[in-house]
Amino acid sequence: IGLDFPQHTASLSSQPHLSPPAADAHKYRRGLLAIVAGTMPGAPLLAAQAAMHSGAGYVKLMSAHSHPDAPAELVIEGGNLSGTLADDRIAALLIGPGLGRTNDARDRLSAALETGKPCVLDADALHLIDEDMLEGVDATRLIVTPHEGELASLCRSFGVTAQGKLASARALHGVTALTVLAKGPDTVLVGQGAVRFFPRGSSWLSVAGTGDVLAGILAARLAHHGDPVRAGEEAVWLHHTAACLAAPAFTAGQLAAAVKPAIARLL
Ligand code: NPW
Ligand code: AMP
Ligand code: MG
Repeated sequence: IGLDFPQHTASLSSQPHLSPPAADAHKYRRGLLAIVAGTMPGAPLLAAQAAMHSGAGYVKLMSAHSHPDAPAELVIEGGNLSGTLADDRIAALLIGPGLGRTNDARDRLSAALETGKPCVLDADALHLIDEDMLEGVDATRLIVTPHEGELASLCRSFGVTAQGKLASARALHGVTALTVLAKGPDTVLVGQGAVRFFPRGSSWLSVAGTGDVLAGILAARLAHHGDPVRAGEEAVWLHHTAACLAAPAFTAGQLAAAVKPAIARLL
């Protein structure tokens, strides 16, 4: 434990334990994850790849675009987003990676929130979300995954003036009821009844697309059991373990593939 560990305000996260699928599992019971894509195809594909290696039973990409590089296991659904999101079997959603910040992106985010399902909000979604969009939404089912710049943007949007990552995450959770996973060299997770601290992640993670991979892992775990805090802990450990296994230098795609052996370490 480093000297910077805020012992009086957060508890150090201990490695979670994952279980193999139940004997009566099938693809829907293991969790159907819908990833809502936008303008940039690479980021949601990285998230989908990570989710598929993280124990999701079924991953669908809600995208109007063609994705020639998509893996065969990924189901791509175009068409009307509200219509495709009406599937009762969808257990959780991920929106933000590659979403863009246009009016269309805002509409897609509103449609995702209107489902009332557990949802991971990352990347561009963190620049679009505001008090009006959360009106009438059960924010306890949502988890946001900001890096430093996105955390500052969220704090501006929700009138939070606290200084520092831990205080900002706590205040943001207090004001919104969102579960907050504030990323970086140290990661802080603040949700209902929980403040967790993950010191010193692998610095090899400082490369494009690793946040999209984290979002995919997190969304797969959320689709599995619906608990944002538990999913957050599992995701940070899986992401870090995958980074240690894939290090030294790796691409985000290689990191996503390393989630599979990381799962084995947490069983
Ligand atoms: P500065 O330097 O502080 O002035 P964004 P993004 C600031 C997609 N991606 N880490 C910093 O400004 C994402 O999913 C697609 C990083 C920076 O210039 C999004 O949809 C990929 N930035 C979209 O791109 C792989 C930090 O924020 C500014 C920071 C934009 O996401 C890459 C921009 O940050 C990417 O994931 C920090 N810790 N702290 C793909 N393969 O398709 C402050 N900043 O707008 O969040 O940009 O992360 O590239
Ligand atoms: P993003 O900025 O959304 O692409 O996310 C980057 C991911 O890499 C997050 O999970 C960060 O926690 C992690 N990360 C980035 N830089 C570092 C670093 N220097 N040390 C540890 N983890 C990092
Ligand atoms: Mg990101």
